[in-house]
This record gives sequence, structure tokens and C-alpha cells, in this order.
Amino acid sequence: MTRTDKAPDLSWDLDSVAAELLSCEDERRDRTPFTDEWPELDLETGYAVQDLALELRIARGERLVGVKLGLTSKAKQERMGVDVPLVAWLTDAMILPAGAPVPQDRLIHPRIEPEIVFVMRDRLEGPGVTREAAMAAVGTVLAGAEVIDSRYRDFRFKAGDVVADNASSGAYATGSVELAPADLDLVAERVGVEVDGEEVDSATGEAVLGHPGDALALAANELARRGRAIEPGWVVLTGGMTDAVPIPSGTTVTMRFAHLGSVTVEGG
Ligand code: OOG
Ligand code: MG
Repeated sequence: MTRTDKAPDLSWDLDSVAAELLSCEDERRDRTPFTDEWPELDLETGYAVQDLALELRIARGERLVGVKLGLTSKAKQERMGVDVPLVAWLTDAMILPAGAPVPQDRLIHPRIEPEIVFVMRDRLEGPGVTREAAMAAVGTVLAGAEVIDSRYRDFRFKAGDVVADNASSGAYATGSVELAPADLDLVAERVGVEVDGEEVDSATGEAVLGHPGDALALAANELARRGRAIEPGWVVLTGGMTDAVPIPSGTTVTMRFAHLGSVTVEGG
């Protein structure tokens, strides 16, 4: 007989965690964090799960369209209790077309946050990518609103859990204004978060690691560790600038940027 540290029903591995997270997503089912049962689920293991889950998404017909950063602002880090920036995958299934309501029927407990979005013109390959090199590869800058939806009950997780869960990816919408990076002061760009017409929070681009270009560089350098690069045409969500707000049915949220226009999302 082989001795094991855990009862068989508690023995998670990369494949079973990836499959369980996608099942939770498909079934709109939340769960406790894996680290409660599997404390070894650290950042590196979380990224391995995330990559396996991406393979499963692609096998079921989703197309990789870019990356998202998570926890790049103090507001987000403090709220989530995780103080390390994260990178995760975006697929075409996560695109929320302009004017479309939040797909409440496939989400557990959606929250929405304002983000500065880059669309890449050039390939960006780490390691060693600087803010300047990162910004030189950007084609356009857009306003974004990301709908996050953790598969963990009450958004309670540790770093390894949330990385495995593709950084709480749900859906994202972008605005219709597209500016060249040179035509915008990214650090000073202000956003107001309006819920049913009333501003409840605000931030500037500086909230994103001091400069959203640093978030892009971080993503390129993290992907390099996983043998990948940021590709031309990819969308990059640089991370929530403020804390996220709930968006239940009946609510309207507008992310009003100073120069990038606004993105309005209806709760449905
Ligand atoms: C983690 C996802 C974070 C962001 O922009 O910080 C994220 C979470 O808050 O559940 O998308
Ligand atoms: Mg986000």
C-alpha cells in the first residue's frame, strides 16, 4: 500500500483543477478555493493550470485574442488581499459587443471595473521588455470595462487560486475611440465609474503600476517565462484602475474616460 498525505477525494492535480474550474464556469457554480485543500497551489502551479484550461478552451472552439492583467492597482490588490500582479488569457468568447448586456445567465456574481486597453501593432517578446519597448509595440489605446466573475465563493482566494481561475475572467467591452499612444497622457488619463448616473469611484492611469505600459511589459516578460510572446492584433487589458463594482440586472454602469470616451454596460 502506498501512503498518501491526502484522502483520494482531496487529491487535486493540474488537470483536475483546470477541468473543475471550467465546469464551475459552465455550470455557474462557485466553490471554495483549492488552496484550502491543496496549499501547494502556488503561483507557478496556478499558471500551469491556467495554460491547461486555455488548451481546453481552444479545444472547444474558443480563439485566443489577447491577455489581461490582474491586480495591477493598489485598489484591486487591497480589496482582493493578493498583492502580486497577474496575467491571464482572453478568448473571443469573452468579448462583450458594444451595447450588449452583461450575460447574467452564464455568470455567477459579476463585477465590473474600468481598464485601459491596448491593441498591439507589433509582436512583443520578453524577457527584458521595458515600458518604452512595450509602448513602442502598441497600435491603439481604448477605454475598457472588464466584467470579472470569480469561480470562488465571495471572491475569496489566494494568488495560486486566482491565477488558476484565469484571473476571474468573464467578459470585456471596449469603447469606440481609438487613440495612438502618443496622443494621450496615459498616466493622467482619468476615469469616473458611474453607477446609474452617479460617480462612485475614480482613478487615473497612474493607478496601474504607475504607468499602464509597465503592465504591458510585465505581461510580455511573464509570457516569456511560459515560452510565449504577445502577438500583433492582440488585445491587452492592463488591469482594473479602481475596485470593481457589482453589476446586477437593472443597473447601468458607465466608465467615463477623459479622452478615451466612455463604455456603458447594462446589467441586463
Ligand atoms: C482578480 C482579477 C483581477 C484586475 O483587473 O485586477 C482583474 C479579481 O479581482 O477577482 O481582472
Ligand atoms: Mg480586470
